[in-house]
Amino acid sequence: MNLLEELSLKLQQGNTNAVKELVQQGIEQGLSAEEILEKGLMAGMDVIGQKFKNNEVFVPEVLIAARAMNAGAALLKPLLASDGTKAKGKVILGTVKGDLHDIGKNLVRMMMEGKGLEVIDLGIDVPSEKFIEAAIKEQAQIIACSALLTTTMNEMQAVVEAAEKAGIRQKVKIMIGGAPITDSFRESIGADLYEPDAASAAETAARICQE
Ligand code: B1M
Repeated sequence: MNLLEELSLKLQQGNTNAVKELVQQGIEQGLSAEEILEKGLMAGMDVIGQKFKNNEVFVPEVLIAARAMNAGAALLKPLLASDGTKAKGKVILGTVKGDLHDIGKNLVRMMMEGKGLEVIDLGIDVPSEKFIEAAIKEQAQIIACSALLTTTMNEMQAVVEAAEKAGIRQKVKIMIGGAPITDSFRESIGADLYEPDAASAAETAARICQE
């Protein structure tokens, strides 16, 4: 078993210490942060996702794996998206109301910060009005919303409508993402941007803030 396979396995077992050690070893062996993230950490999380779906593992196991994932990803933070580009701009980020998933959102934050953007992370279960209040207070260029559940993705439409109601729709771009989100969904709710992964979200946000 190679290092990345072992990393995936330890993540599935929720072994945070082993995950941290293997990520560190991967870095020392010269593997890229993206490779460690995708072929080690995210690969392990995918297996957990499948088992969760099939009722082979339950919420506690998934939470322990999520904790290991966050610990491993934190070690990669300084290396991710550090291509020297330094954008200036502010992004309000959060997982929408009713949704507690934050691993993808945290990756988006890491990648955006790696691009030099200031990210105000409102956390999970964020109601639409909180996104708008923060965008006004911080004079942010982008509101970035994450959702992982088909039952919460419609909250993104509430964010678009709240921005219109508050009169800031022309001043702020609304970016959406998360596993169930597609570009046609974006179009249907009138959001501005959809990105399928954290790295593309950061690249697009940096470009928008420089325009
Ligand atoms: Co949940 N869960 N979960 N869960 N969970 C899913 C999403 C699910 C697909 C599992 C399944 O059935 N196969 C399913 C949703 C089904 C659906 O809606 N159709 C599901 C369910 C049903 C539930 C509960 C309802 C289960 C229950 O209680 N019965 C419950 C809901 C709680 C709630 O939110 N109200 C629940 C709970 C949980 C835990 C708390 C146990 C835990 C979350 C822990 C945490 O986040 N701190 C959890 C987890 C971990 C998952 C899975 C296994 C993994 C999600 C994840 O972190 N993936 C997930 C199955 C799966 O996705 N395979 C599942 C890794 C992460 C890096 O990917 O977040 O997709 P992701 O982020 C990606 C992209 O989507 C993108 O960038 C990242 C990659 O670079 N991205 C953006 C994300 N946000 C973006 C924003 C952008 C741009 C890109 O711009 C703004």
